[in-house]
Amino acid sequence: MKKKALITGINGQDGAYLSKLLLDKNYEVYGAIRRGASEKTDRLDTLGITSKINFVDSDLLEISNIHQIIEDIAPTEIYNLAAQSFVPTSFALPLLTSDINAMGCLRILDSIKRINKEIKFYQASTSEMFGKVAEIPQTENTRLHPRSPYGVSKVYSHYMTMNYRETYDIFACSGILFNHESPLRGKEFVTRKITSSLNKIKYGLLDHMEIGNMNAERDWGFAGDYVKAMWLMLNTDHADDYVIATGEKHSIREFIKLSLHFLNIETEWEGEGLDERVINKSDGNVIIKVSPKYFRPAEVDELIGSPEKAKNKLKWEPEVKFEELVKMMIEHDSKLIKPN
Ligand code: NAP
Ligand code: G4F
Repeated sequence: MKKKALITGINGQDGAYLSKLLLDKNYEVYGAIRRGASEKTDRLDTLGITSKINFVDSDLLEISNIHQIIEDIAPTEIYNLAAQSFVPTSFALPLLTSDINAMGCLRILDSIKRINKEIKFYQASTSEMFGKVAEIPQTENTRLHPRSPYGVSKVYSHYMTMNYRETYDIFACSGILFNHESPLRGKEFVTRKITSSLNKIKYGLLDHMEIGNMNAERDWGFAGDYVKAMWLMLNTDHADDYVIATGEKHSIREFIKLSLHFLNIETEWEGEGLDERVINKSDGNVIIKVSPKYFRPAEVDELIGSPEKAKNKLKWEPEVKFEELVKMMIEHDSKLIKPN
Protein backbone atom coordinates (compact mmCIF):
# COMPACT_ATOMS: atom_id res chain seq x y z
CA MET A 1 0.00 0.00 0.00
CA LYS A 2 1.16 3.53 -0.79
CA LYS A 3 2.41 5.63 2.13
CA LYS A 4 0.39 8.78 2.78
CA ALA A 5 2.08 12.05 3.75
CA LEU A 6 0.29 15.12 5.05
CA ILE A 7 2.35 18.29 4.58
CA THR A 8 1.36 21.55 6.26
CA GLY A 9 2.67 24.69 4.50
CA ILE A 10 2.79 22.71 1.24
CA ASN A 11 3.11 25.76 -0.99
CA GLY A 12 6.03 27.15 1.02
CA GLN A 13 9.58 26.71 -0.28
CA ASP A 14 10.20 23.45 1.60
CA GLY A 15 6.66 22.14 1.14
CA ALA A 16 7.10 22.29 -2.63
CA TYR A 17 10.48 20.51 -2.69
CA LEU A 18 9.36 17.90 -0.15
CA SER A 19 6.20 17.17 -2.16
CA LYS A 20 8.30 16.54 -5.25
CA LEU A 21 10.60 14.20 -3.32
CA LEU A 22 7.71 12.21 -1.81
CA LEU A 23 5.84 11.96 -5.13
CA ASP A 24 9.04 10.59 -6.68
CA LYS A 25 9.06 8.02 -3.86
CA ASN A 26 5.51 7.03 -4.82
CA TYR A 27 3.76 8.57 -1.78
CA GLU A 28 0.19 9.81 -1.83
CA VAL A 29 0.71 13.48 -0.92
CA TYR A 30 -1.90 15.54 0.94
CA GLY A 31 -1.31 19.27 1.12
CA ALA A 32 -2.76 21.34 3.91
CA ILE A 33 -3.27 24.79 2.47
CA ARG A 34 -4.64 28.02 3.93
CA ARG A 35 -7.65 29.07 1.99
CA GLY A 36 -7.67 32.72 0.91
CA ALA A 37 -9.66 34.36 -1.84
CA SER A 38 -7.72 32.11 -4.18
CA GLU A 39 -5.59 29.04 -3.56
CA LYS A 40 -1.82 29.71 -3.63
CA THR A 41 0.01 26.99 -5.55
CA ASP A 42 2.68 29.00 -7.39
CA ARG A 43 5.71 27.04 -6.09
CA LEU A 44 4.03 23.69 -6.77
CA ASP A 45 3.16 25.01 -10.24
CA THR A 46 6.83 25.87 -10.85
CA LEU A 47 7.78 22.27 -10.04
CA GLY A 48 4.92 21.00 -12.24
CA ILE A 49 3.31 18.87 -9.50
CA THR A 50 0.11 20.75 -8.51
CA SER A 51 -2.22 18.25 -10.18
CA LYS A 52 -0.64 15.36 -8.23
CA ILE A 53 -1.42 16.81 -4.79
CA ASN A 54 -4.61 16.17 -2.80
CA PHE A 55 -5.36 19.55 -1.24
CA VAL A 56 -7.21 20.05 2.04
CA ASP A 57 -8.23 23.40 3.51
CA SER A 58 -6.40 23.87 6.75
CA ASP A 59 -5.14 26.45 9.20
CA LEU A 60 -2.85 25.69 12.13
CA LEU A 61 -4.91 28.10 14.22
CA GLU A 62 -7.97 25.81 14.15
CA ILE A 63 -7.82 22.66 16.32
CA SER A 64 -11.09 21.13 15.10
CA ASN A 65 -9.91 21.42 11.51
CA ILE A 66 -6.53 19.83 12.26
CA HIS A 67 -8.12 16.97 14.17
CA GLN A 68 -10.63 16.38 11.37
CA ILE A 69 -8.14 16.30 8.49
CA ILE A 70 -5.82 13.91 10.36
CA GLU A 71 -8.77 11.62 11.08
CA ASP A 72 -10.02 11.78 7.46
CA ILE A 73 -6.68 11.32 5.70
CA ALA A 74 -5.17 8.83 8.17
CA PRO A 75 -1.62 9.74 7.08
CA THR A 76 1.44 7.56 7.68
CA GLU A 77 3.63 10.66 8.12
CA ILE A 78 2.95 14.31 8.94
CA TYR A 79 5.48 17.03 8.07
CA ASN A 80 4.68 20.25 9.92
CA LEU A 81 6.27 22.91 7.72
CA ALA A 82 3.64 25.64 8.10
CA ALA A 83 4.79 28.70 10.02
CA GLN A 84 4.91 32.45 10.19
CA SER A 85 8.53 32.06 9.13
CA PHE A 86 9.76 35.64 8.60
CA VAL A 87 11.76 36.79 11.65
CA PRO A 88 11.12 40.60 11.35
CA THR A 89 7.34 39.99 11.18
CA SER A 90 7.55 38.08 14.46
CA PHE A 91 8.59 41.29 16.26
CA ALA A 92 5.47 43.04 14.89
CA LEU A 93 3.13 40.04 15.36
CA PRO A 94 4.49 38.05 18.33
CA LEU A 95 1.16 36.60 19.45
CA LEU A 96 0.06 35.45 16.01
CA THR A 97 3.54 34.02 15.37
CA SER A 98 3.35 32.05 18.64
CA ASP A 99 -0.16 30.82 17.98
CA ILE A 100 0.82 29.45 14.56
CA ASN A 101 4.35 28.23 15.28
CA ALA A 102 4.11 27.04 18.88
CA MET A 103 0.45 26.16 19.47
CA GLY A 104 0.02 24.97 15.87
CA CYS A 105 2.61 22.25 16.45
CA LEU A 106 0.98 21.25 19.74
CA ARG A 107 -2.45 21.06 18.05
CA ILE A 108 -1.04 18.49 15.62
CA LEU A 109 0.86 16.50 18.26
CA ASP A 110 -2.17 16.29 20.51
CA SER A 111 -4.38 15.20 17.60
CA ILE A 112 -1.87 12.43 16.78
CA LYS A 113 -1.96 11.33 20.43
CA ARG A 114 -5.76 11.11 20.36
CA ILE A 115 -6.21 9.65 16.85
CA ASN A 116 -3.31 7.27 16.21
CA LYS A 117 0.05 7.25 17.96
CA GLU A 118 1.59 5.30 15.05
CA ILE A 119 1.57 8.42 12.82
CA LYS A 120 5.14 9.67 12.39
CA PHE A 121 5.69 13.42 12.89
CA TYR A 122 8.33 15.87 11.62
CA GLN A 123 8.68 19.32 13.18
CA ALA A 124 10.44 22.14 11.30
CA SER A 125 12.78 23.48 13.98
CA THR A 126 15.39 26.08 13.23
CA SER A 127 18.88 27.41 13.89
CA GLU A 128 17.16 30.64 15.04
CA MET A 129 16.66 28.76 18.35
CA PHE A 130 20.44 29.09 18.98
CA GLY A 131 20.19 32.88 18.55
CA LYS A 132 22.91 34.43 20.75
CA VAL A 133 25.10 31.43 20.14
CA ALA A 134 26.59 29.61 23.14
CA GLU A 135 29.23 27.80 21.03
CA ILE A 136 30.50 27.49 17.47
CA PRO A 137 29.55 25.36 15.62
CA GLN A 138 26.10 24.61 17.02
CA THR A 139 25.07 20.97 17.62
CA GLU A 140 21.94 19.16 18.88
CA ASN A 141 23.25 19.76 22.44
CA THR A 142 24.06 23.47 22.20
CA ARG A 143 22.17 25.63 24.73
CA LEU A 144 19.25 27.49 23.14
CA HIS A 145 19.07 31.30 23.39
CA PRO A 146 16.51 32.61 20.88
CA ARG A 147 16.60 36.31 19.96
CA SER A 148 13.18 36.84 18.36
CA PRO A 149 9.56 35.91 19.05
CA TYR A 150 9.95 33.59 16.03
CA GLY A 151 12.90 31.83 17.69
CA VAL A 152 11.06 31.55 21.01
CA SER A 153 7.96 30.10 19.34
CA LYS A 154 10.11 27.47 17.64
CA VAL A 155 11.81 26.55 20.94
CA TYR A 156 8.36 25.78 22.36
CA SER A 157 7.44 23.49 19.47
CA HIS A 158 10.90 21.87 19.55
CA TYR A 159 10.54 20.91 23.22
CA MET A 160 6.89 19.89 22.76
CA THR A 161 7.97 17.50 19.99
CA MET A 162 10.59 15.95 22.31
CA ASN A 163 8.02 15.82 25.11
CA TYR A 164 5.40 13.95 23.06
CA ARG A 165 8.09 11.53 21.85
CA GLU A 166 9.27 10.80 25.39
CA THR A 167 5.88 10.78 27.10
CA TYR A 168 3.61 9.08 24.55
CA ASP A 169 6.18 7.14 22.52
CA ILE A 170 5.22 8.94 19.31
CA PHE A 171 7.78 8.77 16.46
CA ALA A 172 8.30 12.54 16.51
CA CYS A 173 11.48 14.15 15.13
CA SER A 174 12.70 17.70 15.17
CA GLY A 175 14.95 18.84 12.35
CA ILE A 176 17.06 21.82 13.43
CA LEU A 177 17.59 23.21 9.97
CA PHE A 178 19.99 26.04 9.24
CA ASN A 179 19.10 28.56 6.52
CA HIS A 180 18.33 26.88 3.23
CA GLU A 181 17.59 28.72 0.04
CA SER A 182 16.57 28.08 -3.55
CA PRO A 183 14.99 29.75 -6.58
CA LEU A 184 11.68 29.16 -4.73
CA ARG A 185 12.73 31.17 -1.65
CA GLY A 186 10.35 34.01 -0.66
CA LYS A 187 11.56 37.40 -1.91
CA GLU A 188 11.49 38.92 1.59
CA PHE A 189 14.41 36.72 2.72
CA VAL A 190 17.82 38.26 2.15
CA THR A 191 19.22 35.80 -0.43
CA ARG A 192 16.29 35.97 -2.83
CA LYS A 193 15.95 39.70 -2.24
CA ILE A 194 19.56 40.05 -3.43
CA THR A 195 19.31 37.76 -6.48
CA SER A 196 15.99 39.23 -7.56
CA SER A 197 16.89 42.91 -6.98
CA LEU A 198 20.36 42.74 -8.55
CA ASN A 199 18.86 41.13 -11.65
CA LYS A 200 16.30 43.94 -11.85
CA ILE A 201 19.08 46.52 -11.47
CA LYS A 202 21.13 44.82 -14.22
CA TYR A 203 18.18 44.92 -16.64
CA GLY A 204 17.11 48.47 -15.77
CA LEU A 205 13.94 47.59 -13.83
CA LEU A 206 15.21 48.89 -10.48
CA ASP A 207 17.39 51.84 -9.57
CA HIS A 208 19.00 50.52 -6.39
CA MET A 209 18.57 48.00 -3.54
CA GLU A 210 18.42 48.89 0.16
CA ILE A 211 19.92 46.34 2.51
CA GLY A 212 20.36 45.85 6.28
CA ASN A 213 23.20 44.25 8.26
CA MET A 214 25.72 42.97 5.70
CA ASN A 215 28.03 41.62 8.43
CA ALA A 216 25.54 38.96 9.55
CA GLU A 217 26.70 35.46 8.69
CA ARG A 218 24.67 32.40 7.85
CA ASP A 219 25.24 28.73 7.12
CA TRP A 220 23.34 28.53 3.82
CA GLY A 221 22.39 25.29 2.09
CA PHE A 222 20.07 24.25 -0.73
CA ALA A 223 16.42 23.51 0.17
CA GLY A 224 16.34 20.54 -2.24
CA ASP A 225 19.08 18.83 -0.18
CA TYR A 226 17.46 19.68 3.16
CA VAL A 227 14.06 18.10 2.46
CA LYS A 228 15.87 14.78 1.91
CA ALA A 229 17.01 14.98 5.54
CA MET A 230 13.37 15.47 6.68
CA TRP A 231 12.37 12.23 4.96
CA LEU A 232 15.40 10.34 6.27
CA MET A 233 14.54 11.35 9.86
CA LEU A 234 11.09 9.74 9.60
CA ASN A 235 12.44 6.69 7.79
CA THR A 236 15.23 5.57 10.09
CA ASP A 237 15.14 3.20 13.06
CA HIS A 238 14.30 5.54 15.89
CA ALA A 239 13.01 9.06 16.38
CA ASP A 240 15.56 11.74 17.26
CA ASP A 241 16.55 15.38 16.64
CA TYR A 242 19.16 16.40 14.07
CA VAL A 243 21.06 19.54 13.05
CA ILE A 244 20.95 19.94 9.27
CA ALA A 245 23.60 22.37 8.00
CA THR A 246 26.61 22.65 5.70
CA GLY A 247 29.17 23.55 8.38
CA GLU A 248 30.26 26.62 6.34
CA LYS A 249 29.30 30.22 6.93
CA HIS A 250 29.28 33.28 4.69
CA SER A 251 28.33 36.92 5.24
CA ILE A 252 25.54 38.79 3.48
CA ARG A 253 28.32 40.92 1.92
CA GLU A 254 29.92 37.78 0.42
CA PHE A 255 26.53 36.69 -0.97
CA ILE A 256 26.16 40.09 -2.65
CA LYS A 257 29.70 40.08 -4.08
CA LEU A 258 29.25 36.62 -5.59
CA SER A 259 25.88 37.61 -7.07
CA LEU A 260 27.47 40.70 -8.65
CA HIS A 261 30.21 38.47 -10.06
CA PHE A 262 27.71 36.08 -11.70
CA LEU A 263 25.87 39.08 -13.17
CA ASN A 264 29.13 40.56 -14.53
CA ILE A 265 28.52 43.84 -12.70
CA GLU A 266 31.81 45.52 -11.72
CA THR A 267 31.54 47.65 -8.60
CA GLU A 268 33.36 49.91 -6.17
CA TRP A 269 32.55 49.74 -2.45
CA GLU A 270 32.70 52.95 -0.41
CA GLY A 271 32.06 54.03 3.18
CA GLU A 272 31.26 52.09 6.35
CA GLY A 273 28.27 51.18 8.48
CA LEU A 274 25.11 53.03 7.47
CA ASP A 275 27.17 55.01 4.91
CA GLU A 276 28.43 51.95 3.06
CA ARG A 277 27.38 51.98 -0.59
CA VAL A 278 28.11 50.11 -3.78
CA ILE A 279 28.70 51.90 -7.08
CA ASN A 280 28.31 50.43 -10.54
CA LYS A 281 31.64 51.09 -12.28
CA SER A 282 30.08 51.19 -15.73
CA ASP A 283 27.84 54.23 -15.10
CA GLY A 284 28.79 55.55 -11.63
CA ASN A 285 25.30 54.90 -10.21
CA VAL A 286 24.85 53.87 -6.58
CA ILE A 287 23.15 50.47 -6.78
CA ILE A 288 23.24 49.33 -3.12
CA LYS A 289 22.61 51.46 -0.03
CA VAL A 290 22.36 50.49 3.64
CA SER A 291 19.06 51.29 5.35
CA PRO A 292 18.33 51.12 9.11
CA LYS A 293 14.85 49.92 8.12
CA TYR A 294 16.24 46.41 7.58
CA PHE A 295 18.13 46.15 10.89
CA ARG A 296 16.46 44.01 13.56
CA PRO A 297 15.65 44.91 17.19
CA ALA A 298 17.87 41.95 18.18
CA GLU A 299 20.21 40.25 15.72
CA VAL A 300 21.56 36.75 15.33
CA ASP A 301 25.03 37.47 13.98
CA GLU A 302 26.72 34.15 13.41
CA LEU A 303 25.01 30.84 12.75
CA ILE A 304 27.04 27.79 11.78
CA GLY A 305 25.90 24.22 12.31
CA SER A 306 27.61 20.87 12.72
CA PRO A 307 25.86 18.23 10.58
CA GLU A 308 28.03 15.39 12.02
CA LYS A 309 25.17 13.49 13.67
CA ALA A 310 23.07 13.58 10.48
CA LYS A 311 26.10 12.47 8.45
CA ASN A 312 26.80 9.52 10.76
CA LYS A 313 23.30 8.35 11.60
CA LEU A 314 21.23 9.33 8.55
CA LYS A 315 24.05 9.20 5.97
CA TRP A 316 22.88 12.66 4.92
CA GLU A 317 25.25 15.12 3.23
CA PRO A 318 24.54 18.47 1.59
CA GLU A 319 25.33 18.30 -2.13
CA VAL A 320 24.96 21.85 -3.43
CA LYS A 321 27.82 24.17 -2.44
CA PHE A 322 27.52 27.88 -1.65
CA GLU A 323 28.77 29.16 -5.07
CA GLU A 324 26.48 26.77 -6.95
CA LEU A 325 23.51 27.90 -4.85
CA VAL A 326 24.11 31.59 -5.56
CA LYS A 327 24.58 30.86 -9.28
CA MET A 328 21.36 28.79 -9.42
CA MET A 329 19.36 31.61 -7.81
CA ILE A 330 20.90 34.34 -9.98
CA GLU A 331 20.25 32.34 -13.16
CA HIS A 332 16.65 31.58 -12.16
CA ASP A 333 15.90 35.25 -11.50
CA SER A 334 17.59 36.25 -14.78
CA LYS A 335 15.27 33.87 -16.65
CA LEU A 336 12.21 35.36 -14.95
CA ILE A 337 13.23 38.78 -16.27
CA LYS A 338 14.32 37.76 -19.76
CA PRO A 339 12.21 34.70 -20.60
CA ASN A 340 13.81 34.39 -24.05
P1 NAP B 1 7.70 29.46 3.93
O1 NAP B 1 8.15 29.45 2.50
O2 NAP B 1 7.49 30.74 4.62
O3 NAP B 1 6.36 28.59 4.01
C1 NAP B 1 5.55 28.57 5.15
C2 NAP B 1 4.19 28.06 4.78
O4 NAP B 1 3.37 28.08 5.97
C3 NAP B 1 3.44 28.89 3.74
O5 NAP B 1 2.98 28.01 2.74
C4 NAP B 1 2.26 29.49 4.51
O6 NAP B 1 1.08 29.58 3.77
C5 NAP B 1 2.06 28.47 5.61
N1 NAP B 1 1.34 29.03 6.76
C6 NAP B 1 1.62 30.17 7.44
N2 NAP B 1 0.71 30.34 8.43
C7 NAP B 1 -0.14 29.29 8.38
C8 NAP B 1 -1.28 28.90 9.13
N3 NAP B 1 -1.75 29.64 10.13
N4 NAP B 1 -1.92 27.74 8.81
C9 NAP B 1 -1.47 26.99 7.78
N5 NAP B 1 -0.42 27.32 7.00
C10 NAP B 1 0.25 28.45 7.31
O7 NAP B 1 8.74 28.62 4.82
P2 NAP B 1 9.88 27.59 4.36
O8 NAP B 1 11.12 28.34 4.08
O9 NAP B 1 9.32 26.65 3.39
O10 NAP B 1 10.13 26.84 5.75
C11 NAP B 1 9.35 25.70 6.11
C12 NAP B 1 9.40 25.54 7.62
O11 NAP B 1 10.74 25.37 8.05
C13 NAP B 1 8.85 26.73 8.41
O12 NAP B 1 8.23 26.20 9.56
C14 NAP B 1 10.10 27.50 8.81
O13 NAP B 1 9.86 28.21 10.00
C15 NAP B 1 11.09 26.36 9.01
N6 NAP B 1 12.49 26.66 8.74
C16 NAP B 1 12.86 27.24 7.57
C17 NAP B 1 14.21 27.45 7.33
C18 NAP B 1 14.68 28.05 6.02
O14 NAP B 1 15.84 28.48 5.97
N7 NAP B 1 13.86 28.07 4.99
C19 NAP B 1 15.18 27.08 8.29
C20 NAP B 1 14.74 26.48 9.46
C21 NAP B 1 13.40 26.26 9.68
P3 NAP B 1 0.66 30.87 2.91
O15 NAP B 1 1.22 30.59 1.55
O16 NAP B 1 -0.83 30.83 2.98
O17 NAP B 1 1.26 32.06 3.57
O1 G4F C 1 17.15 35.92 5.06
P1 G4F C 1 16.75 36.29 6.42
O2 G4F C 1 15.53 37.11 6.57
O3 G4F C 1 16.67 34.93 7.23
P2 G4F C 1 16.72 34.59 8.80
O4 G4F C 1 16.30 35.71 9.65
O5 G4F C 1 18.05 33.98 9.06
O6 G4F C 1 15.57 33.49 8.92
C1 G4F C 1 15.46 32.43 7.99
O7 G4F C 1 16.27 31.36 8.39
C2 G4F C 1 15.91 30.77 9.65
C3 G4F C 1 16.93 29.66 9.95
O8 G4F C 1 17.98 30.19 10.71
C4 G4F C 1 14.50 30.24 9.54
F1 G4F C 1 14.15 29.63 10.70
C5 G4F C 1 13.55 31.37 9.23
O9 G4F C 1 12.23 30.87 9.07
C6 G4F C 1 13.99 32.01 7.92
O10 G4F C 1 13.80 31.08 6.88
O11 G4F C 1 17.94 37.10 7.14
C7 G4F C 1 19.26 36.60 7.21
C8 G4F C 1 20.19 37.69 7.71
C9 G4F C 1 19.73 38.38 8.99
O12 G4F C 1 20.83 38.45 9.88
C10 G4F C 1 19.33 39.78 8.56
O13 G4F C 1 19.56 40.79 9.53
O14 G4F C 1 20.25 38.71 6.73
C11 G4F C 1 20.25 39.97 7.37
N1 G4F C 1 19.77 40.99 6.42
C12 G4F C 1 20.49 42.05 6.01
N2 G4F C 1 19.77 42.80 5.18
C13 G4F C 1 18.57 41.04 5.85
C14 G4F C 1 18.56 42.19 5.05
N3 G4F C 1 17.49 40.23 5.93
C15 G4F C 1 16.40 40.53 5.17
N4 G4F C 1 15.34 39.72 5.20
N5 G4F C 1 16.35 41.68 4.39
C16 G4F C 1 17.41 42.53 4.30
O15 G4F C 1 17.36 43.55 3.60
